Amino acid sequence: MPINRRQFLRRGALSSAGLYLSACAPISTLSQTGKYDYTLTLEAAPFELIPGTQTPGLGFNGQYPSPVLRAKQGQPITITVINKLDQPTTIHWHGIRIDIAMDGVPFLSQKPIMPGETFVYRFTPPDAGTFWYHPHVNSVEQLGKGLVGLLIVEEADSDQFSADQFAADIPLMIKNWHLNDDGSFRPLSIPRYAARMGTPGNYETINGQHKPIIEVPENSWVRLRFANVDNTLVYKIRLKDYDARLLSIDANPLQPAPEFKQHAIGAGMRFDLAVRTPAAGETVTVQNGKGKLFFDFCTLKSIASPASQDHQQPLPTPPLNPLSEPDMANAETLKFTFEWEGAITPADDQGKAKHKFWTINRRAWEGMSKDSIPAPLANLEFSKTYVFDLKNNTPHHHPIHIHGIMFKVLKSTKKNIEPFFTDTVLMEKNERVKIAFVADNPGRWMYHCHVIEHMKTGLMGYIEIS
Ligand SMILES: [Cu+2]
Repeated sequence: MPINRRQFLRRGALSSAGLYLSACAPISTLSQTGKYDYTLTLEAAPFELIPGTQTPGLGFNGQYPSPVLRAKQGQPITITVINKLDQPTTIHWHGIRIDIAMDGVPFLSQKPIMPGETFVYRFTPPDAGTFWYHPHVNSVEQLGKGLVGLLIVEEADSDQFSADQFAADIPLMIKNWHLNDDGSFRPLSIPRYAARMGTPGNYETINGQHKPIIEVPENSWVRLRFANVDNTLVYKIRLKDYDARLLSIDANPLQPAPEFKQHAIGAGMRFDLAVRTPAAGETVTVQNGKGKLFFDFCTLKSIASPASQDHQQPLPTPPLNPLSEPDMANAETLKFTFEWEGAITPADDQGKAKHKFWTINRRAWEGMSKDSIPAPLANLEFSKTYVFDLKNNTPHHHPIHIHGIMFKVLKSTKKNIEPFFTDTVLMEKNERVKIAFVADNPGRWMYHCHVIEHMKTGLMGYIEIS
């Protein structure tokens, strides 16, 4: 008897021998009591990333890959966060249109969670899709050493679409680690790289494994959720000689889902594919492009499975998220220029170098504390439409992310764009991009490059919607 997708997931997650996802790391769904209640403990933990070695990482519940949190669109989720690190933290829920008090930015939206403290995040995701979570404190180290995880929000039930229309739902969490051969960490940030594209890692993983083979049920539609949780790199993904459909970008479905050719995701970005798997024993190769060349990245291997669909189904079509359409006739345009400022190295009060390399509108992010919150980059009026005219005057790419809202990418000077909603836009060198959104979520929302070293060395600010 065929089992449904949830049973497939559960078996994959529960069976440490890995009945269905055996060759892939056990990226697990936390146990559920019918409610979306989770506990995440941040703690130092050794991981085995390079086989036979130990990496002194930081992990959610002491593990990597981190637990995949599953939530449901329109239903509350509660995450109890316990900080067992020796430093403060917060958790940000990237891409979720959330209440500001739950956005997880220290000082701007909450007090830092100090060592030994617990903080409970509660929110109701209005949108479905692939999201992720990570600290917003000491990000080079906290994210770089493993505190990154996926939050998957399933679509609310409807007559037209059910998540069970996919025979399997497979997160592919991409991270490149900075490791020596013995598993110990190399430097996560080197200033001369921070001033350029960022310090790249050297050990690539998908769900914590290098070049994994991931089993999928044969002859079925499966949903692949690619998420770039790396601090630095852009991934240009394609399937080698195999068809797929691009279902969504940063959680937002495209309708109709276009043929997938390749798609580039900068740090923090995601996309979902629908793939119709081949017969058992056959494989699909996922590749990553570097320059003009593509390299094998991971392999999907079809297996005979009770989860397989017993007859050919049409392409499942996830519904659009309930986003406000920008009111272009009454929009106000604001200009933002991203620039490289060179090695300006002021010192902090301990005399330690505080590098500033990047600016937004000639201003490098000053940092925040309990007593000093810098002025916003812009004050926006609630419910009004804004066009942001973004100009990247640097020879490096920047994935630009705004918290608390989804925005529509309208046009670019570098490529033809079919407008689409997203929470992070990858700007190429010297590219100019126009985005628009309705300022419908009040709060102080971070607005920054997601190359972590760029945001830490100036390319960050916030907008205030009131
Ligand atoms: Cu950047």
